[in-house]
This record gives sequence, C-alpha cells and structure tokens, in this order.
Amino acid sequence: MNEPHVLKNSVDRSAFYKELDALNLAPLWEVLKGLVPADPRPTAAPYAWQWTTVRPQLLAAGGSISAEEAERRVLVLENPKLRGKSQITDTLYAGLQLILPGEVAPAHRHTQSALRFVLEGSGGYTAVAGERTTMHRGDLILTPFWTWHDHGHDGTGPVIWMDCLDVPLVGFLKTGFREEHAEAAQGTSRPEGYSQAMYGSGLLPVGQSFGSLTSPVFNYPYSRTREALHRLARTKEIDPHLGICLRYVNPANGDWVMPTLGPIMRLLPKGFSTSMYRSTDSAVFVLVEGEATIEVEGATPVKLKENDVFAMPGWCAYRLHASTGECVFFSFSDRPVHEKLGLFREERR
Ligand code: GTQ
Repeated sequence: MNEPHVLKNSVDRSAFYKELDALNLAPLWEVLKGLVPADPRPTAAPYAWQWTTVRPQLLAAGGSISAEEAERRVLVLENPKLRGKSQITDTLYAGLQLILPGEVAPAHRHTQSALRFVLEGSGGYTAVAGERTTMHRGDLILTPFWTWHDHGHDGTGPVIWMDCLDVPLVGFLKTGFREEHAEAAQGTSRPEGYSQAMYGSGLLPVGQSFGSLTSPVFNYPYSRTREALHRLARTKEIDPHLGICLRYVNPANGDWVMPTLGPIMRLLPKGFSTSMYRSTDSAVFVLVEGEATIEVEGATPVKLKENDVFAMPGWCAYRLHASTGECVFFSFSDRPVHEKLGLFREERR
C-alpha cells in the first residue's frame, strides 16, 4: 500500500502563488465557488427609466445631431451597475431612437439581431431586406442579423422607438461584423405589406422551405396583438405568474422570432397581481397601456406609467400589479438562448 500523502507547506502559500502568477498560472481552488456559483448572480440592478424624463432628452438630442451624422440617433439605456458598457442587463442592449421628419438613418447591416418596439409617432418606417414597413405605436419590427436596414420618416412630428439588440452576447462571442450600404436608403424590391400577406396571415406559400433561425414576418402590428390579448382577457384562464402572456412566433416553425431575442406581450386585468416569479433570462419591460407596479423581491415597488422602461436582471424574483385599469406590457429577453443551450430555469412561488 502507498503511504498517505502529507502536505509540505499548507500554511503560507503566498510565495507559491507568486511563482504561479509569474507563469500565468492560477490556483482554481481560490476562485472555484465564484466560477461555478450555487445560483446566478447578475451584475445588473433592477432599474426604471421614466418616459417623462427620457423623452425630453431624446428631443434635445434631435436638436444637437442629425440622424445622418449620428448614423443612429439613440440614447442608450445603461444599467446603473454597468455604466459605460452600453448594457441594460448583463446580456441585453436597449436604447431609444429618435427620427425626425425627412431624415434617413442610413442603411447598414450587422451580425447583431435587432427588434424595434415603437413608442411614439406615425409616418416613420424601417426598410428591411428590400421591403419597407410603416411604424405605428406598439408595433414590433424585426431586423434579423445580417439584413440591410435603414430607417426614415415621411410624416410629421417625432418618431421614437426602443431598439433591442443582442450586442453584449455577440460581443462576448467576438462575432461582430458590420457593413455600410452604398446607398443611404436601400432600394425596395417588394411592396409594403408583402411579407405580412405572404407569411403573416395564417398562410404560407406552398412548396417554399424556410431557414429556421428568423421569422419571415418582420412587422407584428399592435392592432393585431392587442386584439388577441383583449379577446383572450374575456375568455382565457389567467396564468397566476404571467398573466395573459403570449410570445411572438416564427410562423414557419413555431419557434421564437429570432435566435437570440425573445419578445413577449402580456395583459393583466384590472387589479390583477402576479405571484412571485423568476427565471434565468434577463428582460426589459415597457408598459404599453395602463398603470402598473413592479415589485422586485426585497426592494420598494416601482410605479410605471406608459412607455416607462424597466430592466429586470436574470433570476430576480418579481411580481407585476395592474394598479388602476387593465395594463399591457411588452418585454424582450434572452430566453431563446437559454432554451437552446438547456440553461433556462424558472421558479414559480
Ligand atoms: O438601428 O441599426 O440602437 O445598429 C444600435 C445599433 C440601433 C440600428 C441601435 C444599431 C441600431
């Protein structure tokens, strides 16, 4: 039999650690519990941005730089615990973009996927991969990764939307590529409404096969979303943790609309409070209609009004409350990635 092992110097390891350090080596046992934590520890904090505070600053940006010069005239929503990183949560980017009448935000494409959720105005449009779509408040517009997109405005008054991108994730993977289009506004090859009619009407063209990663529909109009939610509010059993909660879908395969970003719309009836809930994905909420309260466990409840934005880090327990009338929340998160990697977990209390 072998002799049992005896430690030579277990008291003062510092000289040994210095030797390791000079060789670009590090002892795992000093960091193991942080590397492989018992549960997720987001750096981001829960945080609310009020529309009435942010909107005037965005309009001020409109007076100080053109959309052409800025390329994208956006105020980035920076999580207070992640300042300088252009992150609203540990994994998500969000910003508020302004476009004014007659302006064009020039065409480009990048490997980051983007969603736009329209907050104000009419007459704004986005052109995506050769088709233009007009923006109305509450519409969800997709610009799938590596598709040409430019934004413009043929109407009157400011048009404002929230940009939702997977910038931190693509940055982490070091897979960012971008290109500028030769023209500021890309040409269109299909009439407005083409994709909606072809793919977004409960019908699909016979004999056409689809790539599985992104939805062939790129505008999900609020008029339809709202109609669905309100109809269900009259008949559907309400999930105690989620309310009446629907995800936007790729009609070709039933999956999320994009590989990295999962948008959701939900309605809470008047006075309804959800039970405490948490999930691994981090999310950004926008209150679309009504007045609401978000209560994150251990924190003072925050009141939200229309167009207020709330950053919800992953694995934070929270409840939503429809304070006065019924309320509608848009949210997006990185849940599709968690699901694809087998990492998604939720806890319903
Ligand atoms: O509209 O293409 O907020 O590329 C950040 C990066 C918007 C856009 C952002 C972008 C865009």
